[in-house]
Amino acid sequence: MADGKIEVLLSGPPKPTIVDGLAPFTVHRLADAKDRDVLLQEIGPRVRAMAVSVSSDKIGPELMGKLPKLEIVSTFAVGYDHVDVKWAAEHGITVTNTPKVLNEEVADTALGLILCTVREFPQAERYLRAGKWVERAYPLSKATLRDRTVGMVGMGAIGQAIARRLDAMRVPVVYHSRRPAAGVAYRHYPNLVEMARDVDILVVITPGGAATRNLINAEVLGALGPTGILINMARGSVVDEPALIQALKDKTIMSAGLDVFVREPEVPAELIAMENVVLFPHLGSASVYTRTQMDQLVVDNLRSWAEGKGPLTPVPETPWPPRRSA
Ligand code: 8YV
Repeated sequence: MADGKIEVLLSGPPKPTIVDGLAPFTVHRLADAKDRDVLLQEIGPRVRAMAVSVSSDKIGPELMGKLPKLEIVSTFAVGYDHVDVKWAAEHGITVTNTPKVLNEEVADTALGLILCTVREFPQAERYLRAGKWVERAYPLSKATLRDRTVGMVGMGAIGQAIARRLDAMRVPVVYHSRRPAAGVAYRHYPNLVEMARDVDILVVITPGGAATRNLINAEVLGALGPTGILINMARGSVVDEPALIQALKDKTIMSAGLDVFVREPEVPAELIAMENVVLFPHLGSASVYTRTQMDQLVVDNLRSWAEGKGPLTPVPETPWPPRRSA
């Protein structure tokens, strides 16, 4: 536009915190476009920044490639497997995410999911609502946290927040990651199958994307064994979903607690039909408080960049200032 404001393309819903926070910019809403191609043809050459308000929107070369002046993509969510960061890095585009502000919320949810799965709280609640308690007490849960070791798959900031909570509950924690995490005293297993053999619960909290696709496969589930429980707080892609369904059917493992799925919001009917699983609709960070902080960080990254101070939380693949290699 001729008003001299930086032009920003917004992908995803117009959340109030993001729309209000982007007032210093001229914002074009991709979601409102009658014809995306027409809009992109018109504004594409002038757009210098993108705000992405939902992590289910895929941001790849087919979109970024239509924005030749694009310098920064500020996305909602700590996980950024929905953005092609390799392509962005090659084209000198900085990608920012929303780390830290959601750590404690996601760790709380992980604890909730662990407790629900181990102690069957949702099943017991359904039992009461079905009027069955008056007939007979709900059966004792076969599992407890009292005799279990947790193996964390991933020990980043959220993993550490989960481990801290387990420490307080006196549950032993070990972890697997490609490299030992700095400043962490828990035992590190370089080999995931070995760790799965030694623990009773696997808690998956590692980034999604190609590097971790199907990391939790039939071999890992077999090693976890018939009293084992799988908790996935990461991305559906990290778990081989058909292998998990098979392992639950065969009782290769005891149960699973899942906050994430391969094709969200679709959840395999086979999982929904199972009693020995607890299923959450991807709500790790989903409180008004935390989501507002995440939305605000989407805004703050763009405002800091526009003021010449650099973005606040660039992802490691696209450090600031950018290096254009393509
Ligand atoms: C979001 C998340 O809930 O930040 C992430 O990476 O997975 C969650 O906080 C998710 O992006 C919702 O779409």
